[in-house]
Amino acid sequence: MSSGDGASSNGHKSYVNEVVVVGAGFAGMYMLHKLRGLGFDTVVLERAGGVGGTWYWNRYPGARCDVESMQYSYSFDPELEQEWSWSERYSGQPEILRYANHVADRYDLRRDIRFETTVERVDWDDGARQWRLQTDRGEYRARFVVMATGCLSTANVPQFESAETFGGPTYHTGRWPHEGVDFCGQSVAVIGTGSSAVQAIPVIASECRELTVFQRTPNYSVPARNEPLDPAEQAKWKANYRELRAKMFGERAAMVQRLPDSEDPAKEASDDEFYHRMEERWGVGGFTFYRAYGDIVLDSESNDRVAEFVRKKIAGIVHDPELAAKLTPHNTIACKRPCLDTQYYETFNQPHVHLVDVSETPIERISEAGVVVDGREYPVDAIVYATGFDAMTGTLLRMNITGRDGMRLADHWDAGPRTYLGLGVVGFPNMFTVSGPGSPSVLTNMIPSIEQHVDWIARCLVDLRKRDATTIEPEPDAETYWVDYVNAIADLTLYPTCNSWYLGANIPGKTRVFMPLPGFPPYVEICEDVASDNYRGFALA
Ligand code: N01
Repeated sequence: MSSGDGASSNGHKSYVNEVVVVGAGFAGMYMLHKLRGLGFDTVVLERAGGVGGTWYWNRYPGARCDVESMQYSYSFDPELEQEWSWSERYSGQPEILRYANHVADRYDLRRDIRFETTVERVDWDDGARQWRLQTDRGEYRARFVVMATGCLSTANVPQFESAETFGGPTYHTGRWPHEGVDFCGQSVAVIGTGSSAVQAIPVIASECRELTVFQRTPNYSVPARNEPLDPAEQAKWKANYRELRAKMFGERAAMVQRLPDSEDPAKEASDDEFYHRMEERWGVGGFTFYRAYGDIVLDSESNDRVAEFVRKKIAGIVHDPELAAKLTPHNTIACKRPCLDTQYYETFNQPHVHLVDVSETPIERISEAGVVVDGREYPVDAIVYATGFDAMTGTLLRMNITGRDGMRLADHWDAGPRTYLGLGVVGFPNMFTVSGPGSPSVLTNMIPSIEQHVDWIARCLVDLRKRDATTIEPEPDAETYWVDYVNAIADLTLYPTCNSWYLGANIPGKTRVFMPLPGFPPYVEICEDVASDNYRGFALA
């Protein structure tokens, strides 16, 4: 239990714990459960009114996970695996949120989660060897802080001129109203064509009178082929979970595909072989499409061959050739986070769905009546911002974190995020980031990645306790080595070739650095090796 031990400077109560975890999504919930089991006095601070993180906030129409349900779940408790049943191949947001709530109930997590508590600043107190977290509900102090704040949790709302004058409601996909939105009879604008928009557009189109999509960059999307989950398939997973989980952990994105990965190069396949292989994977649906060949994100010729396959699909689906051309991307495929859809391109065949290309002439301003592009006003009743997130660093930087000697995280990361293993930062002792920049995180199935980080952090805290050590902090050389390593691996791929949020390119002024690390299994091996080698690269005191 946290102990209230007096008033802090702002008159609020002050609490002391061994560990404060920030965030009660899948990372924070498992961190709490794990640390509690190891006897650490832990409290979780969460700005939302409930658990679930991403799945608490992203309630937009069509919100659905694109990792298959049997794999997008915790593996830490076989009983939990057996008792929970999923209903669809890919779970929708309401079902995932129900699962998160089930986990919170099952392990009695809520008693140690402080909901509706926003962390406003975080300071390392070197004298006390403690972190001090100022929140809107008092001060928390702890020896260790675990940032389980998610990679996509700070909404990006572009600063369009006179946006505040719009007369109707506006929504961001990542902050969707809990009561839902009734678009019936309305004319709606959707700004953006990323994963959220690709899911939301077909559903909003089915509800509203008129839909106008403002597209800056066309996006590649592959059919998800969602369907009710076959009970026999669910039973097969449940009967073989240990073996299948081990297989997942051995995959570069921590998930197994419906068809085996192929490692041969796309550019060398015969036309016939290439066509049949891609067709089969397009038909099966999901990310298996991108595993048809081994070099899709490595070789530009192979990449373009796969991209051209999707371009032809778009031309085949969208009836109006001019519209099809506007919807057709020409950048590197899979360079931005790939999208899976249900009837995305098909939706544009409907007469009440319109596309406005804002690639050359950006949105000029928002007026009282709608969206203005190139002097033309598009009147709408409501605007949906599907404009993404200040990914990976945004939430951490907004918490005003200062480390040793008052160093601001914002200054340390001025030229892009710097971490060791995506787990720790020089000058910020006893601060851990779950799926932080420099770890595979967003390039993987997030739940296994989260479990790997939580297990590593828990093992580390137990080891510190055994050694009577009070602080752990990366060494500068280790951090520099790691930043260079992540960049070197990213430079072997085609990822740096387009303006993705992986690079921070979606946020004006954000330094362009590739933030996640491709390749889950080698990363896990390095983390294990570092821990076993006396936390090589970390200073323990
Ligand atoms: O955000 P995005 P998202 N004017 O950044 C456009 C995860 N996710 O919320 O491409 C006009 O991808 C922007 O245009 P451009 C997943 O990891 C997962 O859709 O920058 N347009 C882009 O089209 C995903 O990648 C799931 O030129 C502007 C869009 O807004 C991540 O979340 C579902 C603009 C933003 O796309 C983020 O996805 C949903 C401007 N000023 C999300 N600013 C699943 O699991 C931005 N845009 C299925």
